[in-house]
Amino acid sequence: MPVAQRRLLILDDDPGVGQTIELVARTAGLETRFTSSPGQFFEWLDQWQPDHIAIDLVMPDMDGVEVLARLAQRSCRARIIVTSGVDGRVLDAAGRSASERGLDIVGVLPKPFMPSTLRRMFAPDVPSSGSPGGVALAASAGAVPHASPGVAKRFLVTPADIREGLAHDQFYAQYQPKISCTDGTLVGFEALMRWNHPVHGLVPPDLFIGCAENSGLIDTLTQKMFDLSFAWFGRHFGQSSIRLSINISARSHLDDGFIDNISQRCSQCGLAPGQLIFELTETSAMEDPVASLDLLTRMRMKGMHLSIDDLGTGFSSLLQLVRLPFSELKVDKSFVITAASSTESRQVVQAIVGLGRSLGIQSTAEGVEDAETLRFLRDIGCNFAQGFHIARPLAAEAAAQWSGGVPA
Ligand code: G
Ligand code: G
Ligand code: MN
Repeated sequence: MPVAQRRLLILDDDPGVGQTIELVARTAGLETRFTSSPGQFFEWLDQWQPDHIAIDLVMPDMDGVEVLARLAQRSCRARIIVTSGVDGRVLDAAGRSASERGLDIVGVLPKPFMPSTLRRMFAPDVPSSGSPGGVALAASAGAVPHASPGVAKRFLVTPADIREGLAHDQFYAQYQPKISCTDGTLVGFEALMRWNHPVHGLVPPDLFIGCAENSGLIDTLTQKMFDLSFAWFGRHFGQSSIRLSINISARSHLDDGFIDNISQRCSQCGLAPGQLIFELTETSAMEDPVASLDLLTRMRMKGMHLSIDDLGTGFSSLLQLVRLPFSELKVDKSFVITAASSTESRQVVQAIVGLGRSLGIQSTAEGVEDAETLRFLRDIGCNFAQGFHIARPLAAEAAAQWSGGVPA
């Protein structure tokens, strides 16, 4: 019976609650383990490999949000139930944040809870793979808000898969146009990595960038992105005022060789270093502030541009924005997507754009999904815009032919 092999690991500071969850889960046919120690929890997570997890959000030693962040860091694929006595909005926010980090949140359970509510979360409509710790490729029954159809959401990527994909040329780039907010003209493209897997279909970057970072393959992927995008860009937009943005992971190994390599590629592909924008989030500046400051400064001296990505998410801090030689900031899409409907979001966007202006840094809003937001951005003096309202990420040929035509 494959169902009997499903394993639930519970982390809760209240043994009473833990026992109740265990009881319900066992009735539903799951094996269970309970602990109130985060240390023990992570030990069992590795050794016992549960495919279900229940976590209390508020505990004395460690908060649940932190545990969720650590689970996301480890690319945990278990189905997660978040429990807590805190109010519904807080619980929802925690669930949302965990989903956005790529965790599979099956549900949030306010305490006290009805056993029937919990039982539904263990509904065996999820075909367990039967292998310990493996629910890869199981259909998602959870309310993961960002699941998009036709996309491999549950492919547990391994380094070997990435190597295989590289060897068989399964990676390619899409390009999302970026326009001027004032007149709607094309100013550049952001290159976004895509993986066309023979079995899992289109694998989104969120499923493989983390694995690449943890396995030392990120630099190889970055070089692959350079191969793909510089040739395309040089051919269509070389020596023009159009720019190409590339995402650089915080875990990248940036050194002098990195800069030389880019300079060389620029001359080979017929593009000027000044046409390149490197988008960084939490930079290695955190680990070695002096070295990275030097390196980023040298990149700027070569004419390359640096952009701080996802500003406002906590991955990118204001401190870095001020201290490092960025020439662009990108307002995180979470604020931009909601700008039309939320006063708070508009205020955040306006504040970030204003901060950029006062520092002499150009701003790009990403996640522009409607005309109203584009008008708002123009009114507050945001320089550039990117988003589904303007264009989705496009295949190479379609991007090269994209001519704008978005009403300013
Ligand atoms: O379309 P979108 O799903 O492409 O991208 C999701 C995330 O993956 C974004 O945060 C984006 O920055 C990141 N990403 C996309 N392509 C690359 C890439 O080539 N390198 C790195 N490091 N991140 C990328
Ligand atoms: O983290 P980064 O800023 O590099 O993320 C770029 C991501 O944003 C890509 O996944 C891209 O597909 C996505 N994206 C671009 N425009 C929009 C948009 O208008 N709405 C949403 N929801 N996502 C967008
Ligand atoms: Mn980006």
